[in-house]
Amino acid sequence: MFSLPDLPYRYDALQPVLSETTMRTHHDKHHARYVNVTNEILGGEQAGSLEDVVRRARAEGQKKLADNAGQAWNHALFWEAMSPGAETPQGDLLAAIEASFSGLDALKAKFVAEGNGHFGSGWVWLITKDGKLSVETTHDGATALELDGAPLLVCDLWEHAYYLDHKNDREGFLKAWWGQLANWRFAEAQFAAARSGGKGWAYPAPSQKAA
Ligand code: MN3
Repeated sequence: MFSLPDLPYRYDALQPVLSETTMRTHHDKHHARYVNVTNEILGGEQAGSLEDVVRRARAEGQKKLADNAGQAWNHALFWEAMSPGAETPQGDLLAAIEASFSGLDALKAKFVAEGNGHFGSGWVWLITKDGKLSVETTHDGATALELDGAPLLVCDLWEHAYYLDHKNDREGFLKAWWGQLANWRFAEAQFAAARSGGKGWAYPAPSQKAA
């Protein structure tokens, strides 16, 4: 059984960009449902890590499992990729941003444009591979596990992520998210792990007991 990870901060910690109401609904209803449906489909089988489940389900064409397990994984990473209070990248990651994008402002513009331009539901990612950085998007429940590289940051583009607080203004949400919520300490740790061949962030391991 996979469990729903707690938020790494209070429900009201990300205000005013994301309200307590949005966070309670998003975590306790949307994310919880993806985890529950994943467990229902698996039916108590010992499935290995959630990363294994996502990759195997996608490879085998089990779309419902791949999408729900993928969304369980995406949201857990999304919570970690946010923190209260504006931060900026430092050190090796900042140097990589300057090398790959000619600076932080250009990266922000690219991230916001890609996220705003993504048609329908999905996710916008900052990805690293071989020390280089790129901005990618995935549709619906597709994850960074299906991209060629490791995720440093991710923002949810589904309307449930921002509609209560920003209505249809996805661009405004993305700009506020980037400026006030992006967790650069997490991104730096992910970047260091990727460069050293380490594992980086992983979804909490399943418990052995059936719930
Ligand atoms: Mn969501």
